[in-house]
Amino acid sequence: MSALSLNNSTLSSFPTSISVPRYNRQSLEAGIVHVGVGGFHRSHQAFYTDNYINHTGDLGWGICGIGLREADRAIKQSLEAQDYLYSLLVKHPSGKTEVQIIGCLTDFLLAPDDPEAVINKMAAEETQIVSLTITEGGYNYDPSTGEFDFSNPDIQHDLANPNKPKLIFGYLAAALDRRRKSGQKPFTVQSCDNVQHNGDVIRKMLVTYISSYDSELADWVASQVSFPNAMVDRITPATTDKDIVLAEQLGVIDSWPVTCEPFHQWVIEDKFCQQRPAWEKVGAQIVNDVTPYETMKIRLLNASHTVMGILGSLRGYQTIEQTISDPLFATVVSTFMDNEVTPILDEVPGIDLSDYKRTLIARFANPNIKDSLARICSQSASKVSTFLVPTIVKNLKIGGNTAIANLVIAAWCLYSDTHSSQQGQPLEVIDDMAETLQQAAHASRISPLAFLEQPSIFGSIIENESFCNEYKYYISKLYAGVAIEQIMEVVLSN
Ligand code: CS2
Repeated sequence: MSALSLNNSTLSSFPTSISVPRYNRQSLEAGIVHVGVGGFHRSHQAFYTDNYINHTGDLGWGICGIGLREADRAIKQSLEAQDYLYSLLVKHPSGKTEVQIIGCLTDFLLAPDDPEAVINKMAAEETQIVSLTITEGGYNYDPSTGEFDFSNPDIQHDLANPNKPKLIFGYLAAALDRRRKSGQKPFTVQSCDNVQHNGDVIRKMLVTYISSYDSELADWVASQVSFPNAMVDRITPATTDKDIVLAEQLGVIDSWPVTCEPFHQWVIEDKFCQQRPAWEKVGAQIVNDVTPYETMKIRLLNASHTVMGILGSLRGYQTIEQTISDPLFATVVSTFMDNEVTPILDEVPGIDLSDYKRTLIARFANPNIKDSLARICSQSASKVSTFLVPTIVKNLKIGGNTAIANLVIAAWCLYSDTHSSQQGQPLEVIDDMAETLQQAAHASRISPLAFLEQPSIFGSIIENESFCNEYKYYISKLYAGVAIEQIMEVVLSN
């Protein structure tokens, strides 16, 4: 059978090998407004929600997508042309790919086109949750102080233009203000980003933002809105042209399918000021305190990704799977997890850390997932400060081991300076801070600690003498052209 285009009229014609929504999409109501409809939202929260609606028939939990940036226009156009349907390609290590057509997206609003429509949608009575995947950098805090960054020009713009904001804080503030003034209940703000205590962070940032101009609204938000913390997990590589071809071979003509691994986990604190879907019916874990789960996940999974991303890029590898298949890199990752992260983790209820780490290595090695190092290294400035620096800081406090993390930062300096592998292949560096990073990195040719002199990323680790001495050693070797593998061998032998 030839492939079918994806839209409402073809849904009933797909073969049974492809799962399709079993509910009446026309009757869906969007109880959720989601900001940041990237691959991860579509493989995770939307997947759970679609499963939930299939399982319960509860039609109140459609999702209206929001894009805050002009760059989101492409995804809006793709979804619009497909009646907001898309296919999720779940890639198993065996080589098998399952296809699930996800139907719970009901609409997509591009904020720069019509900010008012976005504010209205969030303020609408049926909106019970505004959820977010705005990336680690979207929270607008200075990692060295944890405080809201008012110096961001977009924040200044939003304070001056409350009805035409650019960033999330302005939208949430305007919509919550309308709800308060019209006597409605607020919505829950649910973060789905890889930020530790993501709910606490968005709460603090939003309340600080609003406090700067309206203390009454700030008090109302602080006391009435809930911001559950959550741990989110599913490896979701960026979609490539090959995935579009694969979807077609499997029967679906989709201009933007999403690929992901079979594994998925979502641990959520049950703090919702309005209703929520019973996601626990389809595998989410509802807990009182998510802290140990999120710390474990960010410090083991995300930080190991960063370790492989930076070291692997310098070595000239392209994907995580390729990097972890090299026994030297696999040993470095395991050693990092065992020696530098495990000792600083608290007990995680119901989880055996050795099993968890074994599963992580197997997930990284899934040969059917081609997760590019370019994706992993994108926005490294916010990833390093979120995933790696807190581990270093904690270890420096307790006299723990920091050798591999230290080498990764030195390697990131060379990476940021040359934008190429050690063999001279150019690297695609996607980072809002790329220029600043390159300047700081370049200065290390003369002053070896220059890269560490960026407190917004590294806090005050530059004040630790033994860390700096080791770091200078790695910088001298790397800038002398010593191969990263050779330095990794030295680190492992110590
Ligand atoms: C990755 C994450 O971008 C990254 O740095 O570590 O996107 C990772 O794949 C997800 O958090 C997995 O849940």
